[in-house]
Amino acid sequence: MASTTMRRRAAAATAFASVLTAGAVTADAQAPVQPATFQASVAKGRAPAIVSTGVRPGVTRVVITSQATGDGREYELLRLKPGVTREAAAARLANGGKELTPNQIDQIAKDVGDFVDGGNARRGAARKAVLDLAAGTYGVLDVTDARVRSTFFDVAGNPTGAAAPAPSATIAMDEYSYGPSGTLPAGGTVRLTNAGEQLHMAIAFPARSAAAAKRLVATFKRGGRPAERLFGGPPSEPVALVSPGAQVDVPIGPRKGSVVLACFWASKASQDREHTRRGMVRTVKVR
Ligand SMILES: [Cu+2]
Repeated sequence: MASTTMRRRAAAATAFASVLTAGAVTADAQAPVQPATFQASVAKGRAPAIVSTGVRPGVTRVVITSQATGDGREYELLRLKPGVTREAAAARLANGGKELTPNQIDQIAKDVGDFVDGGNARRGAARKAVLDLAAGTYGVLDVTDARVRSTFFDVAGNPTGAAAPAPSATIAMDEYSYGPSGTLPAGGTVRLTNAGEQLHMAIAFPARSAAAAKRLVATFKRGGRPAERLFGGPPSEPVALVSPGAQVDVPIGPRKGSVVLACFWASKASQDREHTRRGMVRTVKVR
């Protein structure tokens, strides 16, 4: 009899232990892996400096710093197309030392790669974004000036398995609209996707009021130049030009009020008209 009781206790203990183990294993499997950080810096007169080494595929926090003041430095993160070497891409972008217009820069970059992220970095206002880096060769391009400076790096090895924190809102860029979110929580995160077939961007103009936002939208749709009094502050760049399929999570600033999003990309597909003129401009409320 005693031995039966013992066996039952032992069986119960074993079962309990296996529940604990199962629980522990499940918890481990579900614990989100934190995204790794990729860091680079851009500066006038030199190629971008890449701080991170051994970048693996997966969801990654991208931090681009700059000591530049004023308008800061404009950069693009480009993933080279299969078969395009970094030497070939660098040579195209260098253009034999000759100056390039912003449109020429974008066209060359589009030929050799896909824009996975882009934005602006200033002193004390690093560009921060979360995106999923697929394996491949990437270039950080400083596109601020007529001479592009680029530095390349590889994303390789085992995927990190990191998960992106859930964003507070999503805005899909498409031909020719931003949707569906019309409200964004101040201090939250917005996921911007390029769900279309063309390149798109989101430039954000704080409006002085809801009425001013309406005027801004109407003026941009006409291709006009809005009066300065309509703006509630300097523009920012949630995301510069990105390719179809891009998905970028960016922080939403603390400022509340009406913000006008606009896309100024123009190409043959849009009959050389800026996307604003095709209707890609709208007001969102930050609150
Ligand atoms: Cu667009």
